[in-house]
Formats: sequence, C-alpha cells, structure tokens
Amino acid sequence: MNAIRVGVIGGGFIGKIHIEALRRLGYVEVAAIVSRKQETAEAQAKELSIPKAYSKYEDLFNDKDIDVVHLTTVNSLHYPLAKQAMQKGKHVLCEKPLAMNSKEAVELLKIARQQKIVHAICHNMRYYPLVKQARAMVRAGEAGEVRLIHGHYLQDWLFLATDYNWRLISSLSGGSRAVADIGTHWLDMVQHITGQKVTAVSADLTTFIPVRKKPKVEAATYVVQELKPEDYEDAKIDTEDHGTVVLKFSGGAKGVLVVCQVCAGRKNYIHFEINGSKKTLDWNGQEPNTMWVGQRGELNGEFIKDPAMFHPDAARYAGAPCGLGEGYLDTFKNIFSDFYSWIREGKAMNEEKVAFPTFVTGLQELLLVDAILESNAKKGQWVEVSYRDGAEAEYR
Ligand code: SOE
Repeated sequence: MNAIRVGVIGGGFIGKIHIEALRRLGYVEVAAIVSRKQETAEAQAKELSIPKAYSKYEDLFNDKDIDVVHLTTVNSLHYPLAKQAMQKGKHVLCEKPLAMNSKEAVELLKIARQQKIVHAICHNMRYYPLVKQARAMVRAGEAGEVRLIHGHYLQDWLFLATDYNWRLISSLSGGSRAVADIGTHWLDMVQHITGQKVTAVSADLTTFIPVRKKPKVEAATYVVQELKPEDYEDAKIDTEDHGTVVLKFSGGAKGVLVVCQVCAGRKNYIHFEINGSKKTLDWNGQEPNTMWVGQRGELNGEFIKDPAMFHPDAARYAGAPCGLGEGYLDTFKNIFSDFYSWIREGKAMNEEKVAFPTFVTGLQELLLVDAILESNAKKGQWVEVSYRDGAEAEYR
C-alpha cells in the first residue's frame, strides 16, 4: 500500500512537531514543506529529509502527489490556504484557530462539505490518555451528574513588556489572544470530556501590558532574545493578556475559566477540575500522567496512567504501558492517528462518526470566542453563544 503523502505549510515550532508526529505513524510520508522563502524551505527540507521544498503555496496545491495539507502558519493564513487546498481536493488538517472569524469558518465548512474532503482542527490537548479516560468515566456516569467545571490555562512566555511575537499582532493572530490561543484548548477539553456545550458566557478580559517593546528583529514563539534598548520600538497591544470567563453549559453545569499569558513561573499550566454528584476529577497538563479522583466517604487517590485500568476507548490512546509517561508530543501522534486512519481506510467524511475534531468544532470554537468578546465589550453581560450555520451539532 502506498504511503499517504503530506505537505506541511509552515516550519516553525509547531510545524516541526507535526512533522515528527506524522513520521511516527509509519504509513504517512512528509513529502513537501512550504515556507515563505525558497531558501528557508530548502534548508528545512534538507535538515528534515523532506523530498520537496516550495515557497509558492499554489505549487503544493497543484502537486498531484500530495494527498493532505497541514496548516501550521500564522492564523491569518489558515482561511485562504485551507480554501485553496480544499478547492484542489486536498484533505486538510488545520492548526487552531480554523480562521480569523466565524464568517470565514462558515465558508470553509461549506467548501469542505461540497468537496467531500476529510477535515480536522488540531485540538491535540484532548488527546492526553488521562483526558480520554476522564471523558470515558464521565460518559459512563462514574462521576455522576456534572455540576461544576472550572480551571485555568496560565503561561508566562509573554510576561515581560519586551516579550514579543506575531501572536500579539491582531491582524495576524485574531481579535482575541489569550482566550483564542490557549483558552480554547481548555474549552475544547472540558466540552469534549463532558459532552456539554458552553451555552452562555460572562467575560472580563484585560490587557495588563497595553504597550510592549517590539524588537526590530522578528522573534519566533517561545524564543527569548537578548537585545539592547535601541533594538526595540513601542507597540500598542489590542488583544487580551487575561480572561476570566464564567460559563453555563448545555447539561446544566456551571463553570469558570481563568486564562492568562503573563503569570510568572506558569509555563503551560492547563488545569481542570470537574465536580460531579459522585466524583471529582482533577488533572493538569504539567503532570499529565496522573489524575486526582476525589470522593466523599472513600479514600481519594491518584489515578496513575495505566491503560489496563482504562475504558477501552481511552486505552487506545495510551502508547505505552502503566506508569510510563506520555506527554504533549504524543497528543499529536494520537490526533493524527485518528485522522489518518480514516483517510487510510478510504472512508467518506462523516462528521458524526470520525473520532477527531473537525471544522465543525473549529467553527463552534470561533462562535464561542465571539460570544466571549461580545460579553467583555458589554462589561461582562451574559451573552448566549449562537451556534448557527453548521455549528448546531453536539460537541464531539
Ligand atoms: C502559544 O501560546 C502556544 O504555542 C499555543 O499556540 C499552543 O496552542 C499551545 O499548545 C502552547 O502554547
């Protein structure tokens, strides 16, 4: 059987992670890489042993050998590139967010359906083995009726006024930053676990550092540069560093999310606690191989990752036996495995049946972010999320 051939657009930190995870599948070939400059594309292709290097997107889309396109570019390119790739019949896996706004996402979903392509949004964080186990436990009723869903996602890579990156530029990144960039991982995770969609939000967003020192030289995400004062210029920031979002869920649960990118010492600290009428489940991404399970009248304990003790539909996401740690990089292998096994089996796209998050999830997420921005603009007034134009489905 021939390998499925993939072209990856964007060779930044996340593009390299995609390439590594793709190669772990075994039946997928990374056949081309695309970068803005031909020399960069060629250097990356050489370094990573990728046969083809392109700097023109059309060359990739016109390449008949390419079956699938991965989009790992700045957010503003997701919409035009996904559109062109799909029009040429390529399956698309897009980094989050799907687009810069819900209007673009509605159009992408329509094209994906017309073209009958297999489409995925890269919500990798839901693919930690214990997150899948939490989902299976909640779905089996083991936690009881879910009452409260709360937690945070905190980072410090934008803590200093001199920290600067394209994610701070709204024309490249979008109208929301902390909520859209990292809050959406948390929102995806808890909706995926509980099956409860967020229906209404009351949000308070803050830009703690409204003017930053922009280095005159471009910096990649997470790269710290040592520069002199004259190497910076002032830049006004129009997206939020922080969001506190109070949430109502479709199944009656209540919740709150705190998201912030300027919390000293917090690196990628994603944490949720789900309080049900029978059990509490408490997990964080910095210690992803244990989950605290609380109950009244019985011992509380750490659930150490052990696929032998998992529900079968969670066990398949554990790549190593009991206690052997799995992490962030493995979540990409897991989501790609779901996506590519569907393509490999040659099945027609079925949004209700695929195991991976699709453009429907991508659209639902953008509508939710819209509601959060609207609530903040209305000083925290409750806003109902309007799931329309293809986003009506249950959260999967
Ligand atoms: C930067 O905040 C970032 O790279 C996010 O864009 C990712 O989605 C998250 O996984 C890690 O942090």
